[in-house]
Amino acid sequence: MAENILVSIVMGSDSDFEVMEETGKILDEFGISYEYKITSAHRSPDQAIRFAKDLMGRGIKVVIAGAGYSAHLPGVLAANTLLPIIGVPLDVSPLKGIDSLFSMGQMPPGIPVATVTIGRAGAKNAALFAIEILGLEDKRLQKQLQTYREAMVSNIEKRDKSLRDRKK
Ligand code: RP5
Repeated sequence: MAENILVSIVMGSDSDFEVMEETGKILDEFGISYEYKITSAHRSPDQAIRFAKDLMGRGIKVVIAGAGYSAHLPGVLAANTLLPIIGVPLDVSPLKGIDSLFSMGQMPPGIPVATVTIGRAGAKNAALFAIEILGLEDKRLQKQLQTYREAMVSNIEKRDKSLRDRKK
C-alpha cells in the first residue's frame, strides 16, 4: 500500500545528513511529506538497487540523492527507477565536491540525473526543484511557491534599502 510519502531524500552516509537536512527543512515549509534514507551505491549496492526498484510502488514521486566523493548514488537510483532523480553533490572530499558534481552531472545519455550545485545551496535548490515538479499536479503548491518567491523579492528590497541607508 502507498505510504503517502512524496519525496525520498537519500544519502550515501549519515555524514551527509547535516547538509541534506536543508532539503527536508524546505519541504517542511511547504508541508510536503518526505523520508530520509541512507544507502550507498558503493558500500551497499544490492540494497540501493532494491530500494530504487521499490520507490514507485511506494508512491514516491521525486527522489533527491546527495553523496560525496565519486558520487554514483543518484545515477544508480536513476538506472533502477523511472522517477525523476535530483542529485546533490556534497563537499566532503579533498576535491571539495567538484568530483561529485562531475560524477552526477556527467551521466551518459539515456539515464538523466538533474544535478544541482554543490552543498547547502544545492540541497535547498533540490527541494525547490522537487516542489516545482510536484506543483505540476498541485495548484496549491504552485501558489505557495509563488508566495515564497514574492518573499524573496521583499527580502532583496529590504537588503538593498539597508545597504543604501548604511552608505548615506
Ligand atoms: C559517500 O562517501 C557518502 O555520500 C559520503 O559523502 C562520503 C563519505 O562517507 P563516510 O565515510 O563519511 O561514511 O559515499
